[in-house]
Amino acid sequence: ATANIGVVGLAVMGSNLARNLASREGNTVAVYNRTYARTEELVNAHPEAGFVASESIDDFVASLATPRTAIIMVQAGRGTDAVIDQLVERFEPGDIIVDGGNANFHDTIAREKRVAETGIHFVGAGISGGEEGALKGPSIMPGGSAESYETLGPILASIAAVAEGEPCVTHVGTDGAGHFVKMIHNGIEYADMQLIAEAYDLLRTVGGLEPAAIADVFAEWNNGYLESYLIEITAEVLRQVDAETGNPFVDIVLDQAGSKGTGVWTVQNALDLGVPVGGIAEAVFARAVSSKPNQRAAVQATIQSRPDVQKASDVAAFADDVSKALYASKVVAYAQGFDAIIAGAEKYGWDIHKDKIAKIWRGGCIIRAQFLNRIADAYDENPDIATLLEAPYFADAVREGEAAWRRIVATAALSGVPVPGFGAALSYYDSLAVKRLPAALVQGQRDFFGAHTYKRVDKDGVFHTLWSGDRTEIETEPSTH
Ligand code: NBP
Repeated sequence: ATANIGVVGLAVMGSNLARNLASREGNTVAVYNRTYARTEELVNAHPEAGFVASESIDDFVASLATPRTAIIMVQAGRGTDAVIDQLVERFEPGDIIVDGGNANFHDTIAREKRVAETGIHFVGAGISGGEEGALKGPSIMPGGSAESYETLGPILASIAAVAEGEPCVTHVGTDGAGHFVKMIHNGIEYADMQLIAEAYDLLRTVGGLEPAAIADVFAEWNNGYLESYLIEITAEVLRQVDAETGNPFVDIVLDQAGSKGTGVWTVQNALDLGVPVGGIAEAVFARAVSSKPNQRAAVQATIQSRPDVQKASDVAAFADDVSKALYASKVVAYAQGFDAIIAGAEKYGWDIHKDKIAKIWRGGCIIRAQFLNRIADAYDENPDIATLLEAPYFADAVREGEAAWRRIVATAALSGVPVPGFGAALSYYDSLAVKRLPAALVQGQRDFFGAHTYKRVDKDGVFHTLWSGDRTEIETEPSTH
C-alpha cells in the first residue's frame, strides 16, 4: 500500500483531478477505471505523475494506505452507486469514500446513511470549475462528517483553487450539504449567465452596438464592480469571429440554450423549501423557452409587427444604465441563492457558514468574482440578516442603481426585448420594498372560494367571511390574547 489517495473514474474530470493531486507534494495517487484502456492512456500520457495504476478494483484498494481515501469521479447516478458498492465491499471502518461527481444531494444523503452504517465515511463533495478547474484548482464543497474532513481537508486544500491566499474549500456541513451548496452554485450560475445575456441583447438591440463593440464594453466592466469570470469570458465569446463565414461567432450559434439539470434541481428544491428564487427560475425557464422552436415559430407567424425599438440616443449613458441594472439584478439572484442555502440548512440540519461559502466561490468556480467578498463581509458582519439586500453595501448598490434598473426594464418592455431576468429581479425587489402587497386580495379570494381564512391588520385571530351567507365575519380561531 503506497498511495495516500485514490481516484476512481478516469474520464475527463477524474483524470484531471488525479493529475492535480499528483502534482502536489506528498501525494501518491492510485488510479482505477472500469475500462482499463482509459487508465493506461492516462498513465502513459503522464509518467511525471507517478500514478499507481491498477487493473482490478481489488488491486486498487490494496494500493491505498490506511485509512484509505478514494475519490469517485464517475457518471452521476448508477455509475456512482456501482463504484460505492465495490468500495464498501472492500474498505474498512474509518476509510473514506468521496463522491466528487455532480450527485443530487438527496442521493448523497441516502448514500451517506447507507455507507455510514458500515463505519466507512462517505463524503459528497461538490467540485466546480469544469475540466480546467479539476486540473488547476477547483472550488470544492465537501459534506460528510467532521471526522472525515480532518483527513480529507488538507488533501482537498492542497488541490483547490486559491483566492486571496485562502484555499477554496471548506467543510460545508454534514451528509448532502456539499452537493446541496454545489447545486445552488449552479443555479446562481444560470442566473448570472442569463442576466449577462440580457445585457448583451439590450446593448445590441437598443444600444445599436455590434458584438465586437459590446466585447469592449464587457471588458471595461470587468475592471469595475461587475468584475467576474463570466463577464471576462463573455467579452471573449463576443469578440470571436466565425472562420467560415467571417460573421460574429455569436451570430452563427443556434439560439437554443441547453442545460444539464442542476439549475432545474435548484428551482425544484427552492419550490419545496418555499424560497422565492425567481431570478434563478427565470434563467432556467429562459433556456427552456429558447429551446421551443415550434412555439417561437408559431407566435412569430401570427405577428403583424414588432414594437419600435427605443434606440438609445446616448449609448455610453445607456451602457451605464445596463451595467447598473445588471448589477442590481445580480445582487437579487445571489440574495435568492443564499436564501435557498439558509432554508436548506435549516431543513436538513446543516451548520452552514454563509461567509465561508461566499469565500470558497471566489476562485476555481464559474461564478468566481471579487463581488463574493462583499457577500462574505455582509454575512461575516451579521450572519442573521434577513436578506443580503438588507446589508448596507448591497442596499446602497441597489439604491444607486435603482433608477437605471427601472429605465432599463421599461425600455426593454417598450422595445420588445425580453428581459425575464432583469424583470423578475426588479419585481422581487419591489415586492420586498413596497409597504402593502396585493396578497391581501389573494387572501380574500382564497377565503371566498375555499374558506381558507385570513388574518386582519388590526387585531389578532383568524377569520372567515360567510361569503355565501350574509357575508358577516366569524372568528375561526380565537385570538391569542
Ligand atoms: P462521465 O460523467 O462522462 O463518466 C464517465 C466515467 O464514468 C468513466 O470513467 C466511466 O468508466 C465511468 N462509469 C460509468 Br459511465 N458507469 C460506470 C459504472 N457502472 N461503474 C464504474 N464506472 C463507470 O465523466 P466526467 O465527464 O469526467 O464526469 C465525472 C463526474 O464529474 C460526473 O459526475 C459529472 O457530472 C461531474 N462533472 C463535473 C463537472 C464540473 O464542472 N464540476 C464537469 C463535468 C463533469 P468507463 O471508462 O469504463 O466507461
